[in-house]
Amino acid sequence: MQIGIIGLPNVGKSTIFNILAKANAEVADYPFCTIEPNTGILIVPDPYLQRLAKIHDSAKTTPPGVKIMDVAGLVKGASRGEGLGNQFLSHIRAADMLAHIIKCFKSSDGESADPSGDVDTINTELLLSDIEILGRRAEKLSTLARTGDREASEQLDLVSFLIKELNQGRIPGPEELSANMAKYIRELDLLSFKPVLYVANMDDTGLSRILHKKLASKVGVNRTVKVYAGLEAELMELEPEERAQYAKELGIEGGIDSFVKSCYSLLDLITFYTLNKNEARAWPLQRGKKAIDAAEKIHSDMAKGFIKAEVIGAEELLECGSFAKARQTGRLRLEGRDYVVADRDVIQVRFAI
Ligand SMILES: Nc1nc2c(ncn2[C@@H]2O[C@H](COP(=O)(O)OP(=O)(O)OP(=O)(O)O)[C@@H](O)[C@H]2O)c(=O)[nH]1
Ligand SMILES: [Mg+2]
Repeated sequence: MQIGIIGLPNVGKSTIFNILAKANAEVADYPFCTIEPNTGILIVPDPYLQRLAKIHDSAKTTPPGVKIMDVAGLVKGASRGEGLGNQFLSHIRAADMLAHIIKCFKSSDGESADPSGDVDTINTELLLSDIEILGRRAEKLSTLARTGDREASEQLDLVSFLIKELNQGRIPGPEELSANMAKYIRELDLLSFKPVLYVANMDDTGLSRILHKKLASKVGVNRTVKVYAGLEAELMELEPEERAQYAKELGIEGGIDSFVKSCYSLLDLITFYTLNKNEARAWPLQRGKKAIDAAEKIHSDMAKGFIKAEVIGAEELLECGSFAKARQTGRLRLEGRDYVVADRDVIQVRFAI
């Protein structure tokens, strides 16, 4: 699972990336500061992990992490080679969702922000980049179709339909797509179809609040989160307790947390746990995946030799206080490979090598 950060140049993408991935990517007050992509791991705060770690007195805890990537800014006309062009978009084609950063503050050069226009600019460039990719695929398919390849000519129809829709600025929803089209969209990693979280990069001014409202009315308030990247970056220098206190005083607490939560839900991820003496670990897993998939994630040997999984909800295990007590009271369940993992399950895989 991977998150791609996109947006216009100089809107705070790398500042946000640094906060999220606790990284040190270059940040500067000029456009195209980022050229090569920055990659890191977004650590997802977990409400149970510390308490679960006490069950076996685990030596360390590992919270869930999701890959995150920060790329160069995209400008109007990028598809025609403006700015850095759009070649670098290939880096985020592997992303499972996009975090689109929108400037909702007045920058040091006094340039005002236009959230609604910025959303359109970026979305148009993503659309044009997808059309270009589909166009290249159509060319290949039509060569094959001319040789009498039936499958190629059927595929050409699908690709032509997508090109026609995107050219009209229409992005068909999942319910309008045939299984084959959905397969194509995945295969070609089309950006316009990826889930997007619109991230308002704010400061503590009234203007910023007005700009956020404009963004929310453009894309829908539940598709936006507010992040105070500039202020958060300054607070990063402080000790955690002091940081929390200042964040509260500034009224900016929870911004990063709500960003992380929104990403987790947009990616449709749940969390499961494994506990032993060495490590208490929280793992992200796609909703709907089974015990065998969880085992594969932990170690491929566990999946190969999978026998059963012992499962209990985190809350229930904490109530019991130990696995022994959970087993005695019949609350530790034995599940097979096809058991659909629930959010907050604690799992012990029994396997044979
Ligand atoms: N006032 C204010 N300035 C910010 C905020 N976030 C970032 N900045 C400043 O904006 C400038 C650009 O930040 P970057 O994080 O480098 O922006 P970017 O989007 O990665 O830029 P490129 O890589 O050049 O596209 C820097 O000077 C930051 O300090 C914010 O929330 N408020
Ligand atoms: Mg940058």
